[in-house]
Amino acid sequence: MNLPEDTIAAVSTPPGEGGIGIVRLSGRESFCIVRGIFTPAGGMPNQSAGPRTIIHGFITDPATTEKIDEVLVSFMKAPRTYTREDVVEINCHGGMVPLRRVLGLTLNEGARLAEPGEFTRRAFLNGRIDLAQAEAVIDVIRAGTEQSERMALRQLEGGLSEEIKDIREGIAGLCALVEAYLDFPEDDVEPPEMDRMTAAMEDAASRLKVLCRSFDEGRLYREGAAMAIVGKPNVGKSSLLNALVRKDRAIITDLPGTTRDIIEEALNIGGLPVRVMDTAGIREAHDLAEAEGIKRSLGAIAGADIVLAVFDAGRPLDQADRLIIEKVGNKKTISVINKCDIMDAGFDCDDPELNGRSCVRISAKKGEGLEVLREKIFAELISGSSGAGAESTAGLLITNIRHKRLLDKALESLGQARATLENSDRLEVTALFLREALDALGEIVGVVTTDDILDRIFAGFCIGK
Ligand SMILES: Nc1nc2c(ncn2[C@@H]2O[C@H](COP(=O)(O)OP(=O)(O)O)[C@@H](O)[C@H]2O)c(=O)[nH]1
Ligand SMILES: [Mg+2]
Repeated sequence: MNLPEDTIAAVSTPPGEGGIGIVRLSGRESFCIVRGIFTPAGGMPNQSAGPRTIIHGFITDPATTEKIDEVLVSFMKAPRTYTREDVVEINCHGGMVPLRRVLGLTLNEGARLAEPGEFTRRAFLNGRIDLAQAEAVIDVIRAGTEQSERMALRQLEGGLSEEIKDIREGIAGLCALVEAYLDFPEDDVEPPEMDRMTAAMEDAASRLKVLCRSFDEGRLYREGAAMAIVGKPNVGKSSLLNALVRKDRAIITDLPGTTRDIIEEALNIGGLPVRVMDTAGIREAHDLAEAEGIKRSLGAIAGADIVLAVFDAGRPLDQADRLIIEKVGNKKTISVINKCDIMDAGFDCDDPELNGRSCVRISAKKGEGLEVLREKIFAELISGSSGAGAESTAGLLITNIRHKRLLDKALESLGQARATLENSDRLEVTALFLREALDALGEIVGVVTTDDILDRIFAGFCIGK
């Protein structure tokens, strides 16, 4: 991997109208490029100005001397900058036209338009942050809840990296022992003590397992959980969505079959970002649009992390309800008994068909039982991974599938290393597996990486970050 040579520029603020908008440059020419298009209001400060200065003035088109925008320019000298290169940020007025024109001028003066995530990529390539930290940058930006943001920030600060580095050092120590013995068998190098080796491998493996186990939970904080509300028509699915999001989002009527498109809203449940989807009631469709709606409902069940199966307590369970139970299958599901305010004498809350799973009684209309429902949703989503956060080092969670795969790979290699240890005349194979484990862990923090891996990671970033 080559270190970056050229100077990049991009608009770092989102498109649209805002109080300010920022054009950012990074690279060796960035000061020079901006000086070529910038007229300070009070004259350029002298060279002895500190490593970071903010200057008020105008961006001017050098070809026409036309003023383009009134700006504040931050000059930040390498290496203590976001990318470790010279960085300039031009605070323009936050509109599409000034930003586009100012960016255009920087390009005319020799900057190149930055790729998505290229500033952060440079921060990584120049060694300011490692790869897991770089990945956390976009997680902080995209965090759906405070809790998710807190986790991303811990990763950005190097929480995960330290744990990985520590485990890696343990394995590297083992590897060095084995390799020293293999390299100088005739010298006085003692054969590695098997008990100590085994213990060290098991220690590393157990720490990796703790991290792996945290993924089910961590993934939910990073990606959010998908939750589908399903049920036969008119049981109060849309009412439940509205009650959960506390606004009139979905249309509610007494006419069965009102909801056709899937309506999606973002929720925060105990700090977990949850995408809740209201779906079309599942029944024999009466027309084509409804049939398509029902097809999408079934798709939503398939894609959901959790399903709320809603039943109407105002009427006894019927065939249509049983169809829902059947369609939900063995998905993680909560049976929601709605309309408890008008509970029918014939409705049996203890019906074994309902109680195979956790059950909550609510009234979406009156807003009753929703707190209990939220708690149940949280508990169900976290169950199976329960306590993983508490178990791992100070609540460190794996949130990223790339990390999870590499941890799995490291664990597998470590297991193979451990297995070959039984047969000490094959120590070179042990060393090989240990190296594999080291590489997998190295790939998480970017000690081992390729342009290809970096391209894939940073392609998911925004331009200007
Ligand atoms: N009494 C009562 N009526 C409700 C409750 N929830 C929904 N409804 C009524 O049931 C009808 C259908 O509601 P809606 O949310 O559109 O059901 P959906 O077809 O499942 O989306 C509407 O008339 C709602 O006002 C409830 O908790 N209690
Ligand atoms: Mg509806």
